[in-house]
Amino acid sequence: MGSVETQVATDSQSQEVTDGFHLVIDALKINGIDTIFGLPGIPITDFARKAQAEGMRVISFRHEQNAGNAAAIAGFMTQKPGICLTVSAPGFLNGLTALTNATTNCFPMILISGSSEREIVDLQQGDYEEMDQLAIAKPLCKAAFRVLHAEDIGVGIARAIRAAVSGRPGGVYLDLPAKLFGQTVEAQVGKNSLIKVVDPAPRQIPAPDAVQRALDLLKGAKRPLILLGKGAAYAQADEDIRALVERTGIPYLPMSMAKGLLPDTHDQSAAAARSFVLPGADVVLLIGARLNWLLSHGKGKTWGGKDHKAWGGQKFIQIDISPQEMDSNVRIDAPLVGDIGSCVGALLAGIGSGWAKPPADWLGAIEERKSKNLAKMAETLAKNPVPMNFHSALNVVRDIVKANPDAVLVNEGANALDFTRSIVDMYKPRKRLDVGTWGIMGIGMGFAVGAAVVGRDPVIAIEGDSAFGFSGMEVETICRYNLPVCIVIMNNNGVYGGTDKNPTGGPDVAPTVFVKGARYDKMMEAFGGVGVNATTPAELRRAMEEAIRSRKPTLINAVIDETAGTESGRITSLNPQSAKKK
Ligand code: ADP
Ligand code: TZD
Ligand code: MG
Repeated sequence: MGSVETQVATDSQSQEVTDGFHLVIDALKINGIDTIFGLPGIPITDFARKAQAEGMRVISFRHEQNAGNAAAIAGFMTQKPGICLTVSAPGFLNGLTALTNATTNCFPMILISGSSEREIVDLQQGDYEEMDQLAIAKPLCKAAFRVLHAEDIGVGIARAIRAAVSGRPGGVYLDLPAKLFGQTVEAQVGKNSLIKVVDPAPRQIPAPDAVQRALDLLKGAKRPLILLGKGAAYAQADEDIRALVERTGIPYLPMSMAKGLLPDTHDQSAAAARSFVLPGADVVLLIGARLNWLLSHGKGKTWGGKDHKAWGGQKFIQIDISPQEMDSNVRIDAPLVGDIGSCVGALLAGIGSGWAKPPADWLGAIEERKSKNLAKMAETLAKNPVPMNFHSALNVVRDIVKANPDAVLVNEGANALDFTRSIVDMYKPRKRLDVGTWGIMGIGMGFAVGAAVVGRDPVIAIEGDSAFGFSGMEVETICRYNLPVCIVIMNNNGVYGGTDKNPTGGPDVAPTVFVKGARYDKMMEAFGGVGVNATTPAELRRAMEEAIRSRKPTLINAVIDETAGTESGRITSLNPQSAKKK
């Protein structure tokens, strides 16, 4: 190159600028984030376009809550924060439920929302979509940040990533005012301001004395039990967890989203004897599971206590990354604070090879309960009632998942949730995605899209007809991106069923009842997907097999006996009772 040309090149380089749009994209990309789930509009439309132009995958939804749920589950599955992108005020609020749900479930995600003019918002002068989003987000997520200057974008993204994935994972809000996107800085200055986060989720090694305390307690146990929670699934320490279970010979119970961490058909699974092992155990090792309502707070009748608040006498060892989780519901005798990989690794090292299996009478008693309950279940599943009930339909799903263990199972509803959880065995880690800690309805299609986008495996979504309604419009999204999602609606005509009557005899139907005989399959056909109406297990089987084989977006309307469910499924007792007699 001649000297004149060099001079020109240098000049144009020194004048080269970048802007807020590109700096946000570059900051995400250098941190390995390649996908955005969102919904466009002022002020982030061009950001979404430019992100796609720069090679990111930008998945557009029909409602922000579903984009947020997709981001959250992507975070759970990959340990990288899932990104949700929304417009200001209403879009932000629509995404916020998903962010808060992600935080509640310890899933890492970042909600990025555009926001309106700061000086107008702060003086409450009535801007377009005016809202003090940062203040609102703060109490509802793990951390919240705002970036005002393009030079700070690198730091803003780095802080958001670290907050989302380090320690106990959770949701982070990142506020990006409209003005930020157009701000320019010299390209080289901008580039230098970006941060590639080193070791975003540092290992947290447990203290040796804490490990010894846990081992001592476990060693003395007569009736030990291991409880695996979704934290254990998230941690991706699958081999070590399996080794710990198998080398100690201790029976284990998987929480809902920990199903498949070890195959549900494993000899040591005590899932079919849950109501026997919880009150029966003397020492319980919790791995990434909180003693919240889902475990009856570690006390009360479920655990063999005399009344609903009484301690059942168990000693607890708890592995968790959050020190504050300890003693939150009952006394934790051996807290083991650290990341699950490091904690389980340390226990394995301490256990060595000569660990004595639990006493035979404990294992034998569990085996007896288990085989009795499994036989009873097999009998129920073999029936073929007309109309179909949850059991005969889910017996098909059980076979399909067994034949396709890599498929991801998304699940929501009440009866549709509880029956699926107990009937459909899972074989691999992080394949079961459901309503989580809140028991929230509406995760279905967001999780299905998120799982299909970040993984290669087909997705099967088992949905209550009510549950599906919360995110049902995303069937268009599933068709638009041609995702391998097979939705099965357990259609029992309403919330828990379709049999309630309006006691006044008035024209309105009861609050739990929907249009009878609705054809959800036609919704799928409207967008070019495959719709099937299935009234028998054979029809359901054929349709599911074809959906898995073809990988075409499919919705099967499975017609279920409207009397087959119970109020709230398994958690009927949480409904308050009126003292007044009718
Ligand atoms: P489940 O609903 O399956 O019982 P929870 O959501 O109640 O599970 O509990 C998950 C727990 O796992 C949380 O307390 C969280 O702090 C913890 N956790 C998440 N990731 C890790 C990790 N990598 N190491 C240790 N603990 C973790
Ligand atoms: N709204 C939200 C966001 N979450 C909730 N959990 C509920 C409402 C209350 N709710 C449940 O807990 S389950 C359920 C609702 C509305 C739906 C149950 O009906 P379904 O399932 O059709 O999905 P089944 O199979 O008929 O029981
Ligand atoms: Mg229903």
